[in-house]
Amino acid sequence: MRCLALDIGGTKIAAALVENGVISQRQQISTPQDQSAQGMEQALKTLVTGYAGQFDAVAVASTGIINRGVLTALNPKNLGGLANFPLKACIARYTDKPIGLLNDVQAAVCAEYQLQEQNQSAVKNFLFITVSTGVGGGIILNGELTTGENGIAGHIGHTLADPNGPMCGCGRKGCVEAIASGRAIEAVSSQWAEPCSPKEVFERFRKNDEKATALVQRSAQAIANLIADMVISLDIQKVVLGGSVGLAQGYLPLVQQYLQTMPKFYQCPVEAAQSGADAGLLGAAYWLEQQVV
Ligand code: ADP
Ligand code: BMX
Ligand code: ZN
Repeated sequence: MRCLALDIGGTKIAAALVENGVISQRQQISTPQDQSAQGMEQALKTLVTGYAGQFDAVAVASTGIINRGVLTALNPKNLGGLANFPLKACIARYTDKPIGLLNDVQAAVCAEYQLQEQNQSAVKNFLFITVSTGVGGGIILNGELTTGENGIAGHIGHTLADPNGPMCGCGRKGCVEAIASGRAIEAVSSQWAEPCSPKEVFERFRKNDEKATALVQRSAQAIANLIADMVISLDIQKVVLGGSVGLAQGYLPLVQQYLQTMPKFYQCPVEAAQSGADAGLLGAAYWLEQQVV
């Protein structure tokens, strides 16, 4: 089956054709930050019609709670205020092919778990954490993706990191996402005397800048604590990190260091996503193929 895969994140939308796990014609655009949904509709129209005649199905990995084809943002601020969007119905206006949708990190975990299985690993409980615009999770339990009845399962970026922490865009105070995500880093670094983007924060961190190091450490520590909470809750055997912050040079070793300071039962191996920034695209296509079989 030849899939048109779409990966809709808070910052970027990636699109590509995926056949037998191989990506071609990949392109990427910025995610519209448009509360009214017109921007999202236009972006999807352009992408889907651009690949017309080249695919048998559309596989969508999207940020937000994906339930019965509708995207509901848990944190609408990650999408410029867009809180609800009829994702499946919108794409169906531009193609008559079957459309399958799931949350972006639920998709990403499928891609990475499949790679683990190929290595004949005995890992049954597996977790993908993306540290990107937000912080999200994809959970495999007993070898199966867990989405929950309403598609909510895995939204671990909205567990508590610090009861006195900043307000999260989801309405709860002190979520992991409000401390560790790219947007959380930006909220601080944009207020500095010499303001900068998260990418630049990491460049300064790698040059041992004190403020940048403290900010990256704060994020990595929240993620290490999140991993410990997940390991002790669900007997997670391996964690894979993704997202532009999660994959930024120097971040993973920091998370591993913090995790190593914890008691043994809270620890587990943490690795970088093998599919890198393509985990969502590959995972959505793989997941849809499994549904069809
Ligand atoms: P999405 O959330 O759309 O999936 P990304 O995984 O690229 O997209 O995450 C976007 C976030 O990562 C933004 O907050 C951005 O500022 C930050 N970011 C992008 N590139 C880098 C980088 N090289 N190092 C650290 N942070 C980055
Ligand atoms: C947020 C939430 C999750 C998503 C995660 C990572 C929204 C719009 N998204 O916690 O559904 O999986 O961010 O998403 O509420 P990304 O956009 O950073 O890739
Ligand atoms: Zn939250």
